[in-house]
Amino acid sequence: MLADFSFLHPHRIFQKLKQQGGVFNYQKQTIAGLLAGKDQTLRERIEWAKMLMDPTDISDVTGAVLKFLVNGHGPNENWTALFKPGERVRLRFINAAAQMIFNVRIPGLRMTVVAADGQNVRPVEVDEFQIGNAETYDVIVQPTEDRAYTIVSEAVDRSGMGRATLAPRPGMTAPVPALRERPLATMKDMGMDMSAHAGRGGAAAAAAGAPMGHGNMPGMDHGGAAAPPAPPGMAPPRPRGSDVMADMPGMDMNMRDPKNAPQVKMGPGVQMISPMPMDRTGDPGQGLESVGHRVLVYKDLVALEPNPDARPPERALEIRLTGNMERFMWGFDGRKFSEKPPPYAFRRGERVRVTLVNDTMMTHPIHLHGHFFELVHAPVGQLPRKHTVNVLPGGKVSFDITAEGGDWAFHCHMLYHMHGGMFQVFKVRPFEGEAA
Ligand SMILES: [Cu+2]
Repeated sequence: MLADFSFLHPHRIFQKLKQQGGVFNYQKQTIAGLLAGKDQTLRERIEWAKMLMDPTDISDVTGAVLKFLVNGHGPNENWTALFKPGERVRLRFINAAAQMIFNVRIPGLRMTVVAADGQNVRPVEVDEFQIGNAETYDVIVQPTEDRAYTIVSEAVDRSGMGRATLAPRPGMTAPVPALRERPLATMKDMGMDMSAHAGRGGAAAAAAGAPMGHGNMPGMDHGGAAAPPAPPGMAPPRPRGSDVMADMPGMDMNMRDPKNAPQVKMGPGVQMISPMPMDRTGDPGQGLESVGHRVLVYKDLVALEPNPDARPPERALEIRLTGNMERFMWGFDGRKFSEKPPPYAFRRGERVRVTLVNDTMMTHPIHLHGHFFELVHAPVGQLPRKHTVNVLPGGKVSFDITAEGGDWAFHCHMLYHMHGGMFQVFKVRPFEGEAA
């Protein structure tokens, strides 16, 4: 169980977030970094500053005030699980953290993902996966050597890590890798994909739903002329200076056009409306695009058993994830829960395709109570069933639900975002056993 812990009281953390945007971000860009040729170029920094956006804002609560735990133990306590060399071990990872998204890997061991959110999926072999708050992944590993392996749960913003050990005997340790370079948000995270327009293909083609080298996907096109996109996690690093808006001449740069999302209540709680959100379920998550090994993506997930309800959706509902990072306001469709917005209404038993669009610069793990929903991608009838899905910045995710009678909490599973307003209710009527 992965967790974050702070000696600061949660109310104090929330108060500090409200008072000053990015208060816990100790990894901002510096002039020294600019002169040393690191991070963004001057042109990029100017463009981003004009939009009041900070590309180092990956997490709002960070290792500056958090300790990262594995089964309740800090990195130096070295919680250890024992194995006999050669045996297959099933590990269930649960992200129980209040606020931190983790990137999980076990250097030297491949992991075969066999379940997501407790639901079986077709086995898929990866070297690393990103896990949002409330998500779970079951993986099988088979360590054959008589040696220790480090389980790494690195914070998504690389401000710290949790650490545990898999070993044949107690007291053993394996090398602990250093924290990797902290990632920078990109124009894609603002809902504007540069590569889609510059013709760089790669990640854009993958995110647009191109086959991911998944042998099970029907309808794969092997005859394309373009070079196949790199497997998730193995894209070449983005060249410095490739991420400014000036690269897209003649494009409409309105980052807050209400026409792009008429259902959103515009106000101070809406800093941005993504002009061109895209399906990013083929992307490996912030900071994992170019780590040099295979990273899990949602498009890898295929349910092992047939879906219990494979009916096509009868209607569609789009919900925008909105926020203002500077004022730490969060909501759905521009409304905080404290404003008492009308709940999202459903008829019991109806099939609805819900599309979440992220209009903020942060990943949000969105969680629905009382249901497993099916992420919409191939193959129909065996869509992966989940209760929580990470929506990447500038990204959109579609899932189908069969509405169950009741009032169901629907919220971002980051505690401080939920507390800041990103919470709503799915109201499904009539109740079970009640006349329609
Ligand atoms: Cu959130």
